[in-house]
Amino acid sequence: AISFKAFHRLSEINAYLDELAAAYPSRVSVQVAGKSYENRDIKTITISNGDGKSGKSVIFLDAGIHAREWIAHAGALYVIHQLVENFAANSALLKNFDWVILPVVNPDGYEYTHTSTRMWRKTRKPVSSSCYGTDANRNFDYHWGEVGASSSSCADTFKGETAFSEPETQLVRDLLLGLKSRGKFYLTLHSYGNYLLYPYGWTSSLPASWRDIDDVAQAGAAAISAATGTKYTVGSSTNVLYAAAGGSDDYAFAVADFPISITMELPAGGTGFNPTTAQILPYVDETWVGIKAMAQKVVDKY
Ligand code: 0X9
Ligand code: ZN
Repeated sequence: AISFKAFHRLSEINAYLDELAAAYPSRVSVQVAGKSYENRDIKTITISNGDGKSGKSVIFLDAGIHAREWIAHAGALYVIHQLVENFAANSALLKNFDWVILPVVNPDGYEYTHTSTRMWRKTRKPVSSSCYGTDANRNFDYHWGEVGASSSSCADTFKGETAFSEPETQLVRDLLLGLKSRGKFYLTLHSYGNYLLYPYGWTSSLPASWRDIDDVAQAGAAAISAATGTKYTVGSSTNVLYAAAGGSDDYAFAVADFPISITMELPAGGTGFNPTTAQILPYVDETWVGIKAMAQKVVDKY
């Protein structure tokens, strides 16, 4: 088991995934999808209903692209907890869909926020003699570097020396492309600000299918509002937040052909990226209400 009364180190998170795979072998498997720059395991957990059917459609969820956004990692763990340990209540979401969840995209950055610099955002690969790290959410190869991304290696939004310069973004790319055609819903958890964002992040133009994505996101926002009163802002990244190219959401949608692709910015908590430990459970529980509503829409339609 894992508690939602504390934030957890990478070793505890990875141990929880392995514990679930051991306890629920018919419904859960854990993969080492690859290694971070500093050689940490990056694990995915695949959750099914155990009916043995392969090739189902997939909901892919990740978190922790940005190191300091701790409530996002906790949110992904709570989704895992619900789908696996509260399976009976959530089995409709697993009938015709498998879920693949990657709770810590950027483990080097995440550990660094625990051991050294709480507000670290980027990966940890050295770039220049004095600066480290690339913004993984500016490093995907779709209109890479065109807007809202820095060319300075010291900046928090450094786009990287090349698109996909980071092993962590290469890994997400390969997972997404591997799910091409099966992948229906890409959801990436960030914080903060209570937004449900969809393509595009690189232009104020909307994709032709934007209403389909808006439907899903609005269902999430409505469910959260009904449950707790918390308001989420729904719209395209560029139009409701800011233009920033090279994000994983645009890539999943435009290159890996996920028809629904959403970035969810969880609530802040008193001090922005640093909710109190007492806020974790209410926040992730509320987030799950929204994710469930969005997933239900996707499962009904795709
Ligand atoms: O700037 C980002 O990467 C995200 N916000 S955050 O505060 N978590 O850093 C928003 C990303 C929205 N998607 C794209 N711009 N593609
Ligand atoms: Zn973020």
